[in-house]
Amino acid sequence: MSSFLFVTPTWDATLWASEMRKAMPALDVRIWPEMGDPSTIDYVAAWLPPPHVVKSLSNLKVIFSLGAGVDAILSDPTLPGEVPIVRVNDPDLTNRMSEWIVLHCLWHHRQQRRLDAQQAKKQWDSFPTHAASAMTVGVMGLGVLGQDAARKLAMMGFKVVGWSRSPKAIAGIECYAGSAEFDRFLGRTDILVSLLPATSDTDGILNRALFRKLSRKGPFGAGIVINAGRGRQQVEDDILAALDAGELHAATLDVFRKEPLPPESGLWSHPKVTVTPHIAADSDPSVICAYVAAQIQDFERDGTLRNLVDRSRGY
Ligand code: NDP
Ligand code: OXD
Repeated sequence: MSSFLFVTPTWDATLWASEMRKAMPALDVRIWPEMGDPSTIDYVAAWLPPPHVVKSLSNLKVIFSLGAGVDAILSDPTLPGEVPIVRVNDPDLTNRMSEWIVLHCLWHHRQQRRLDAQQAKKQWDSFPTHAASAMTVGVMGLGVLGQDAARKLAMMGFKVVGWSRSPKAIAGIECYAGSAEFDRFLGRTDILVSLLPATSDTDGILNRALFRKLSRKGPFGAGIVINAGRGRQQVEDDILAALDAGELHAATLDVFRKEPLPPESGLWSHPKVTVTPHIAADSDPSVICAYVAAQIQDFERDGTLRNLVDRSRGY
């Protein structure tokens, strides 16, 4: 019988363990720190594992990231270098993310904040609106999540451009790649969506100098920023300053440098900022456990693993 360990010091994995047992009844599922003999563990699923815990599993075969993003795994400096890391790539999570991205693009495009304020004052005030085709959404990160969101935004009628590290060809999406094409991508963009992973290259990328490069030709005269990638990508004081200076029109943020977002953050109460609590694409334990179980079954049958992390790229 194979053994499986959850290491999730920031949340209670009891429900996850029970879903894992349902998905794979033959598996011996344990929850750290009650892990028994570390040398008997074959698989670990983790989020922010404390240093030395994964390293202590001397016969480990696979590390499963409990997120699509792997920064919460790679942050462990003692992670064993030779064990493969598998990340989440599941249609349930992808669909949830695209719902959130489309919702917030439409929310800004259809000026819902203004309408809510009018309703609060019982004010009937119709104003000119525009078609989605008047706005260009620029999606940073054309991976699993970025490509799905880009396609769904295009279906809604937005013009969509995208940016990634390596060149892409996606029907209906104008694609830009690498630092050489970054400014051209930004200059096309009215609504900037980040679905980038957290890496040393993307740290602080959403800063004031970038905001100044966004298109000002859209209906609102300044860019809108939507970040569901990771909080490390955004310079939060720059977002506030750019909004106050009119260099940005609005922002929706799901991820933050510090989570939970501290009560003293100016983002909470800024009239042009929408905050959601890292919920853009929530992970459903039953879905993720079924995905992990399917990976283990394939691995035990013929050694196949899908959605492996490239440690040298950091995602
Ligand atoms: P993928 O690995 O599939 O895609 C990442 C994309 O980012 C790729 O297109 C990649 O380019 C691009 N990229 C990476 N580094 C750079 C760079 N330096 N310059 C330009 N492009 C770059 O990841 P996913 O789409 O599955 O997920 C993206 C991120 O979304 C996760 O890492 C996580 O941080 C975040 N996330 C947030 C959630 C939430 O609820 N807020 C939920 C799930 C994920 P290339 O294609 O060339 O490799
Ligand atoms: C993820 C997340 O990376 O939930 O999956 O942020």
